[in-house]
Amino acid sequence: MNGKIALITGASSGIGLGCAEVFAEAGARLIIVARRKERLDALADKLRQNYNSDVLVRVCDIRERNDVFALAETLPDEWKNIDILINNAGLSRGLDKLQAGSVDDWEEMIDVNIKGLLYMTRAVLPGMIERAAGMIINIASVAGRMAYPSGNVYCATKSAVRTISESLQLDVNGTGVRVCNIDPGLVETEFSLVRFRGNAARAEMTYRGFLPLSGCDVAEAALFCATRPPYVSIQDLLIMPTAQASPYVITKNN
Ligand code: 8X3
Repeated sequence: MNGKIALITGASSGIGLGCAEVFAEAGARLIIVARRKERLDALADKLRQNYNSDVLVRVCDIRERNDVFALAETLPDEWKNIDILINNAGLSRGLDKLQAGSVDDWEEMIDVNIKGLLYMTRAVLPGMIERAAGMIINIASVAGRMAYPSGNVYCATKSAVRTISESLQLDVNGTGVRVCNIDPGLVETEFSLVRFRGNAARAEMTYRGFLPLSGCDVAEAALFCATRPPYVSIQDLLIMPTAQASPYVITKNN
């Protein structure tokens, strides 16, 4: 990564945090973006201490389009040339049949998972095209490939990310920019705690009885994609725990 600049959204936890660790260890300079400043500051300190990393903290709610564009426009000159954008920020809220779903939850998922990702991509991609180099890594989900009961809007947002990746692939062809879509299966993060609004017992059940992926497992896959030579583009990656064959088939020990 030697000195390459990676901007990571949702860097304060889960896969985003894993990416920050793994890319920092590989020598990237990092712009870490999330809403929770204390967490970002603590992470930046840790990365500086452990890997002597060059880290820039930016607090931003990617639902706020003006903030996203302002973030990109006000980067110091030495941080402007972003090489890798990791669109990781995303969440699920609730696991209810559509007929019982909360419209507010839907809006939040659509705003973060789809619109936030689009804003950030729109803000960063033109620079990459100008420089004829760069990589967009979109963290989608196996849920975007196969809907599961009560997944409705969450699955739809991840399906949208997958389609955006696919379409972007066509739009940037010939520019030198690469697009990589990563679909993880079950990853033990705050994902389920957020989905079940802090119900730790319910969240914990999601990962009980088998070995889920960690944020670092997904991050290492992302790093592999980002470190291929420029003529190699890994467009699409499905990464699952071995115990999980699909959203429906998981071998659990209890
Ligand atoms: C997270 C994976 O299967 O819980 O996107 O939706 S799943």
